[in-house]
Amino acid sequence: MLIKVRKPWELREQDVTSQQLYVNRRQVIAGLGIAGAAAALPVSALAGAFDGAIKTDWGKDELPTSLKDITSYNNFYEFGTDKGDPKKYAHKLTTDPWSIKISGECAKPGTYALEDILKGQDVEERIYRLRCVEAWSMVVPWNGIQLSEILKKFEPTSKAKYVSFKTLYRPKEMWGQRRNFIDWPYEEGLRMDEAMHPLTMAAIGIYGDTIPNQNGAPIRLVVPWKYGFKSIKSIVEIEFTEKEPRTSWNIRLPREYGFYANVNPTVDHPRWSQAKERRIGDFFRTPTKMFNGYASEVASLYDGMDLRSFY
Ligand SMILES: Nc1nc2c(c(=O)[nH]1)N[C@H]1C(S)=C(S)[C@@H](COP(=O)(O)O)O[C@H]1N2
Ligand SMILES: [Mo]
Repeated sequence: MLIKVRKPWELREQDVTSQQLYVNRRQVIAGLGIAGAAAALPVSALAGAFDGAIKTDWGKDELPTSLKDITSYNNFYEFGTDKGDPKKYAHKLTTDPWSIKISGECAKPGTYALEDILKGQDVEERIYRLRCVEAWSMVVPWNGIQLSEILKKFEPTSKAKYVSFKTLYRPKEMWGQRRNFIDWPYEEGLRMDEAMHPLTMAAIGIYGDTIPNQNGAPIRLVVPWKYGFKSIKSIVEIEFTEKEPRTSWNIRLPREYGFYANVNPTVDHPRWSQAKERRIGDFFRTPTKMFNGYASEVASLYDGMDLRSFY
């Protein structure tokens, strides 16, 4: 007999969660009494854009951070450097229409409307840990698409060894860009095998709804085994390159932030320890895991590399 071993990211059959279950969960999130609220509100009033998202096994045993914390404690320096700034100012960002310029080593370069890029893709729910380099963390139920499914549409050539991403530059809506805190626009990059890894995601939703602006609307990267700064928000450019691309934090503080930025509790930041982290909402700190707990999936990507010098 042939028994198919399911990888954690593969879909569970019959696991498109019923609308009712989601409604209940959303009421729990909102702190409403389930019975009372269900009677008072029609299903449609609570239904989110991605309530039908395909559930995956990723993070099924994790306790997600509250929607309130996920959307009010943010790093998005285009809107200011305080954790509360993105929530305060990101509503100014226009996310529709939105297009992404695709360039570099691929057969299908061009500028594509976001709807065309997303057309025909199944939206999944994946619950991932997010570990910021500043030693705090969250657990986020993302809705989105495996990044490889998007990238392969543009047919990267064999010369494409890396892929680089840029955030929107629009200082009229993003007041933080009027200061030279970073050499705008924010840029990030991955090695091609990292970008095509099944864990890497393009997120367009959180908790079953459209992704809030402060979390990187309308589309952002999620690379759960790397420090949060690699997961670039509000993407408008994707370029396939032969050489390792520039990255904003490496340009700003090269001795503190490398290209790889894999979560590693044994390599301290020059100014603080990375051994532990504080999960937002928790009081005590917990030990940080190698590759943020995703070592069995991704460690082999770095075989033969010295993880202390490729920080
Ligand atoms: N464009 C852009 N992307 C960004 C950032 C930013 O300042 N600008 N901050 C990064 C950092 S440091 C982290 S920890 C995560 C935070 O994502 P969250 O606010 O959704 O939790 O976004 C990353 N992506
Ligand atoms: Mo971060």
